[in-house]
Amino acid sequence: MNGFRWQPEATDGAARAGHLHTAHGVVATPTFMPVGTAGTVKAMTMDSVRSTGAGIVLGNTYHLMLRPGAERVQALGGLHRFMDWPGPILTDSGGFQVMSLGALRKLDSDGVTFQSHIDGSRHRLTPERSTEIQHMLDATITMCFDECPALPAETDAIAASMRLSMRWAARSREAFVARDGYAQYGIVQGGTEPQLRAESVRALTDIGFEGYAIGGLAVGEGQALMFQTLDGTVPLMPADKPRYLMGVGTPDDLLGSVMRGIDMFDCVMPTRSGRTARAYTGFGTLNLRNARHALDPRPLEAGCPCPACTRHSRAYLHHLFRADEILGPMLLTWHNLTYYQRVMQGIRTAILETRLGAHAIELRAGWAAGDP
Ligand code: PRF
Ligand code: ZN
Repeated sequence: MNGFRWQPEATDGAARAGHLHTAHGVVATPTFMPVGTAGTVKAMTMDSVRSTGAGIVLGNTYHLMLRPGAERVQALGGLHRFMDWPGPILTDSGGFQVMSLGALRKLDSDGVTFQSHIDGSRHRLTPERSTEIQHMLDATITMCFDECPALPAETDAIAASMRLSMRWAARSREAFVARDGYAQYGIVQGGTEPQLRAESVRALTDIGFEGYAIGGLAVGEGQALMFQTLDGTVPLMPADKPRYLMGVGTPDDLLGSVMRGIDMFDCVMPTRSGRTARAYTGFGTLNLRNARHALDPRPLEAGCPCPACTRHSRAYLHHLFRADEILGPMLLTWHNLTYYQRVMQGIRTAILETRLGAHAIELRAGWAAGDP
């Protein structure tokens, strides 16, 4: 049973390049996972997602259990078949999504009871039920059920929350049914407190997982404190297992985190921003609703292989957003995901050629330079 493994290939400082071998295919790391919350990467077909260079996508326990329901997805052959993504799928466990419901949820030591944001119906998630649902979805990578406290918070509250998440991690592991090429990741919590992060890593490595995620960051603490927390946490994590930073981030966040030893990321930024006219490019971000694009015949980003850039002008993209045409979000999501994958590919190549430092300077200079 070693169908799931992370194979290292090169390091450059703390950064690592390698391949993740899974039951559903091989993914080059560091990798960015497009978010496919409800069984779809919004505004994209699966062929278009694949064409951006993505190798693995993320799905959400919370959304899929409410609609269409895990039983139905299972009856229809699992999430890969249901959404026509034969490649690897990582599912988040639902804890983080339930927490963002605020008043609609009630936490106890056994799990969380919550009301659906769709129809108000009552549901319950526990480590056992979350793990079972992720099995029914046929997730390649299952995440532990955890609690992510909002920051800032009192140290005592962060410690209690982290320890609860560690008890839930042990129960998630108990409920996990091992299959060849499948994996379960533990999630390190502990806010920005180095001691709590260290305690969390010890608790998870004592249980033993196929991979380790860092949760509880990018929740308002800012990039400097996030990087500082990574500096204290990543070196404590097993070097031979994949490391996943949850819900991060901007291209600059990805670069800095890879340089601190992270292998996997997911974030709604490229897809959500794409739907609201914000483009990510090698020269920073720009908003295509802005009037200065109205007469601009140039491509959004020269050299980008996506259809928004190879077939259309900035003026056309501007028109689509101003006219509320559905093609605007489609094309810009396609572009943003293509840009994120190109950033990751550039970073991977730089690690393999041991020139990540110079590459980072080049990337940051481009982002700072602004629109040419
Ligand atoms: N836990 C889980 N999912 C997450 C997070 C977490 O802490 C975060 C925090 N950035 C994003 N997604 N289960
Ligand atoms: Zn493009």
